[in-house]
Amino acid sequence: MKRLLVAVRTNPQVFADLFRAELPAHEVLLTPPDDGATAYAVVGLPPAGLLAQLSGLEVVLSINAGVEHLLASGEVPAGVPIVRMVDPGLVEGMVQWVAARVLGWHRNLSAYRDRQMAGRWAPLTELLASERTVAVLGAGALGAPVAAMLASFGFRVRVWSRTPRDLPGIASFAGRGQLGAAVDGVDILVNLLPTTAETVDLIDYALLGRMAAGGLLVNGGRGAAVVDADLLRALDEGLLDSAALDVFRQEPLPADHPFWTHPRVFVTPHVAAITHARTSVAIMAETVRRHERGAPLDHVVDRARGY
Ligand code: NDP
Ligand code: OXD
Repeated sequence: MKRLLVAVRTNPQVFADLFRAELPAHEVLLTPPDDGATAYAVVGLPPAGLLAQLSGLEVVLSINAGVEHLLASGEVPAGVPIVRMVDPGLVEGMVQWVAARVLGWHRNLSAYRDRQMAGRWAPLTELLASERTVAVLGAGALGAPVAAMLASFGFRVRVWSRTPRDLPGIASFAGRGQLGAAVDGVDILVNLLPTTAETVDLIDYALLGRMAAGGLLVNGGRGAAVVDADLLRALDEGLLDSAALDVFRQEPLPADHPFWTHPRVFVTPHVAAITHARTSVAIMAETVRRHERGAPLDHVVDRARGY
């Protein structure tokens, strides 16, 4: 009987019960066994040392889409595949969160709330979506459907990725050499990149300065992509109007971080797309079944690329 260790922080018992129902021939554990022998480890942000103490690992199943912490820990043996989370539930969450942030800004909703509080009946200029350009950095499992959603509202949409993408009605830019062109003159910049050596600090003052003045930054990817001090400078100089941030260099966001109180920074606590136990366990159980019948696994992290 193969063992599957559930080492997630939130609702581990719920995950374990769902795995027991999906994989009745497996032994589902909530703590590492004394001998460490476990074929599968289901992890989010595992405590340091947990993966290193396991033996006989065959697959690491990540409940997160982003796996930079697993790669950085160095605890997953070289030959063991790490399968990241790709789940329609995550896509739905991210599409809705980006839609809410982009449409709220595009339709001046927080500006009208400020006017309401001041008792002011004061219409602002209302643009058509087709008069705004959006660039989405990252065109993968999340970035591509987000770009499609934005295009469906009528925005002019560009995506930027490592390799060119063919998405209907969306302009594709690829590679570092085309980053500036992808961002030139956009009103809205959406980040949905993974954290890798190439994406850290990518969104700096110079890149924000390539956007049209007075735009919106939406970061649903990872905090490490944004240079915080550059973002604050761009906001304070009016280069940028607002920033909607779901992810941060340090999470939870430290209590004294200026983002908390900045009037034009909108903080959500890493909830843009959360992993739902029911949908994600069904996906991970299918990965286990595929592995055991020798079928190739989907969404295996490419360690050389870093995502
Ligand atoms: P994917 O791996 O499916 O897509 C990543 C995209 O980024 C791809 O289009 C890839 O290019 C592109 N990319 C990677 N490196 C580079 C680079 N150096 N230059 C240009 N483009 C690059 O990831 P997902 O879409 O599933 O997830 C993206 C990220 O979203 C996750 O890594 C995670 O950090 C974050 N996330 C945040 C959540 C939240 O709640 N806030 C929830 C879930 C995920 P190519 O297409 O060429 O491979
Ligand atoms: C993430 C996730 O990678 O929640 O942020 O899946």
